[in-house]
Amino acid sequence: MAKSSSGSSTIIGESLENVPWEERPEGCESVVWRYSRNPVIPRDPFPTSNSIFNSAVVPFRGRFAGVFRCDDTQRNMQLHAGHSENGIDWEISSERIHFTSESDDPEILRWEYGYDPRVCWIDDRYYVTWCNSYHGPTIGMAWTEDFETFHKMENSFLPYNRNGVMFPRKINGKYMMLSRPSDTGHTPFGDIFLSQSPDLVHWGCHRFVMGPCGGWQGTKTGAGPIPIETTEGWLLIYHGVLTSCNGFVYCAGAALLDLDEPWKVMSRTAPYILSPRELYECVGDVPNVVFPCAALTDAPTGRLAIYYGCADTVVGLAFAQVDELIDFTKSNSVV
Ligand code: BMA
Repeated sequence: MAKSSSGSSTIIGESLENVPWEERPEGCESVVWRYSRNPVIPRDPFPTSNSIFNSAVVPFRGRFAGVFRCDDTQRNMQLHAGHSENGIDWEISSERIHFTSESDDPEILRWEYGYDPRVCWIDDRYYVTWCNSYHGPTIGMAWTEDFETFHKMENSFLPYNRNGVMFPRKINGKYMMLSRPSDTGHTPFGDIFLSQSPDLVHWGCHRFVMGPCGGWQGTKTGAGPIPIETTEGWLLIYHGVLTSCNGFVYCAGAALLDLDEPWKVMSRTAPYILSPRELYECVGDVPNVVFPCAALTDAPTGRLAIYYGCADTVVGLAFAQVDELIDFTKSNSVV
């Protein structure tokens, strides 16, 4: 088993004693297991909500906060802020996030819809990335300190692009973000690329990271939660898509990326680590989708809580031990 010499987990990070957690159920042999009371967030906690899924949560002032994808009853895709004492019971604002901007340029706030947020703590604030429509899907970015005021920044990339996922610190002096160039609609292809920036505004030095490689990840791939730094590399949980005779099927896998050159994939799971099986994952507005967007970790224990969208309708929670997931990734790798 991958362990650091101190005997604690391989996670390079902080402790989060109140990370949501449930032990693996007896008889369960999978490396990732589901919360027994899933879905952890229902589809309609307020009357104008059609669905809440693909959402991002982080530790915040001893509690938890997040940015949630809420599609409303007009089926507009919106971002809403939310708070939780324990990471399980959430209060999600019924009012969508209204972004502010310090810039005089009205283009910054031009925004048609938003979905699939990620939230990343870097330096001294939280950065939100999401699929922001600016003449088509691209990566929007904003920062917040309090989950009340969100300051919109420049769009990171040209259309069309999705699944913008930041690394939680600079690497070799550069901010880094994963993304997945796409097309206007339900893209039938998808490779993950890495882009680098000196200032979180200008992005370049693009590197290929990974693309489809058969089976459950045979059509497209996209980064999931913020990568987790470990002594074994960056642990990336990602989604992979298979085209079945009944449409796309979204599963999740794991990869280990080089710590200093994170476009280099050291290992990557041949089997999925989570696939649509439970009713709430197979039945909903878009059937057969598990779509991880956030992960909480407790470094001393190696506990990992994964938040994932289920059937584009509700949010699920699943657990793993980071060191078991790393071992699984290495010993079942396609690379
Ligand atoms: C992708 C995105 C996700 C969604 C998935 C399955 O293209 O739109 O938000 O969960 O399709 O519908």
